[in-house]
Amino acid sequence: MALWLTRSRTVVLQSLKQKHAFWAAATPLRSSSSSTVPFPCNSSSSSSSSSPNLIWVNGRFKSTLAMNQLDSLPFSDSDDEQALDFPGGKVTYTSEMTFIPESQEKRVPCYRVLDDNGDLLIGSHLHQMSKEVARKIYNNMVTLQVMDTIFYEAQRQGRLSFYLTSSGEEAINIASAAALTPDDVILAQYREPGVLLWRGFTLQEFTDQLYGNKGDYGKGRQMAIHYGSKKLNYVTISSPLATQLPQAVGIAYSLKMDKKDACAVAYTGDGATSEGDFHAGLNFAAVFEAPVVFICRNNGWAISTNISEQFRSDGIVVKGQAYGIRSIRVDGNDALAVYNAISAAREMAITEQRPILVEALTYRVGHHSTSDDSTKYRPLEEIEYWKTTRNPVNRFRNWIERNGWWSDKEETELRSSIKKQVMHTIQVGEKTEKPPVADLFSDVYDVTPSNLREQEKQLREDMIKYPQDYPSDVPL
Ligand SMILES: Cc1ncc(C[n+]2csc(CCOP(=O)(O)OP(=O)(O)O)c2C)c(N)n1
Ligand SMILES: [Mg+2]
Repeated sequence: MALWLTRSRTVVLQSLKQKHAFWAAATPLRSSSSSTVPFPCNSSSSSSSSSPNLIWVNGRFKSTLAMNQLDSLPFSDSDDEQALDFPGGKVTYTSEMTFIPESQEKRVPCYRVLDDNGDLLIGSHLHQMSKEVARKIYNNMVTLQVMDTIFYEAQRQGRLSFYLTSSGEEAINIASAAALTPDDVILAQYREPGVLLWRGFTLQEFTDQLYGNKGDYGKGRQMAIHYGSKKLNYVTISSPLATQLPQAVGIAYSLKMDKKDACAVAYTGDGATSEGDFHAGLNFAAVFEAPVVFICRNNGWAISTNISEQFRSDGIVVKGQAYGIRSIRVDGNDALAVYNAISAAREMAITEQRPILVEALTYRVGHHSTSDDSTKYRPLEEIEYWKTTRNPVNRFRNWIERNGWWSDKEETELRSSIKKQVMHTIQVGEKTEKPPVADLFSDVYDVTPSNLREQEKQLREDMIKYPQDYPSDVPL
């Protein structure tokens, strides 16, 4: 209340001051003896004419009393000396009516360490990365590439229902995962299987999920690519976009309450930032000072929607500041830059107990999924440029090769070995039985309700009566 009273008084004083300044400049006051006139347009008589507090200025009466009061007010020449004491800090006043521009003149710069050829940029501040970590990062990026190629082809051959590659985004996947610890809880969107790979999810575990067989932790009830692992602190993917963001804040808040040396890490695409959950998540995180790192993969496209149609801001990074969140923009195709930025973001999130937003600029080189043909809405040259010139895997390979940490021979052996391993998991995955029919009705209710029991009975009867209409590898 006191605050609002202070505010009202300040506003009144300010407006009086402005009027006073206007009058003084535009209408020099005449002395009251010469300027007082009878009531409007009548020089003969007026009750007002006797008023000592009214003067006639430019066809109107003005109050000399008010003017005198204004003169005695303690106005200073500078607006800045006056401030509104408002929650969050003092707000200075200005008499200039200026709208904040829709964007800054200069776009937020993009942090990088390596140039497109994998050469270290002069002046780059590089966190120490051991040969062992660098080789593991590269090994995982190649594994992700090979896995993507084979699973994509398997879907084209009709062996899998659905697939989606991370092509072009290998550095964000693997280098961000490398900067975290196993206790950090991951809430991914869907184009981040590399984080799971880094944590030790086996090729067979990936394949079993894709085939929805008995080895799948989701018991075949989720769409392909909706991986998850309780053991590896990787929350199962949800199809509805951005739901993972407020969930991540809740998890981060719980880590905070338990005083854990860990944070939550939520990945999102550029398109998903248009969901309300993105904004709710960021705001909650800021207000609750939750140790969460938001990583936005800005890959230019949300299926066929280009980012120019998705938002008019300078990307995602500026949205962090709007919510009071420290943020950085990083080259998502530079594994070293991603590694450095996420290491620093994690450190700040935990030690300072605050959210951090990282926008990684990259490109979705593949189609959105096996249900999409991106050549229908974007030029081939654009895809080619990102696939070759800005390729994150080649760029990192060049760097480790120059360090003497990698060779052509190792490259050939690695690619061929992973190819064999993935092919083997497919053979196993195809032969593995599907989960039993009973699994379709379990895990939701403690005691299965009568309507579900009835549906299960009907399904079993139908499967016996019309076996040709059902897959032969689903046990009754
Ligand atoms: C709430 C919701 N709306 C729409 C969709 C359909 N959908 C699935 S993926 C996708 C594009 C998301 O793009 P982006 O977040 O940029 O991620 P990217 O695919 O580029 O990695 C859309 C619109 C959905 N799954 N959920
Ligand atoms: Mg996108």
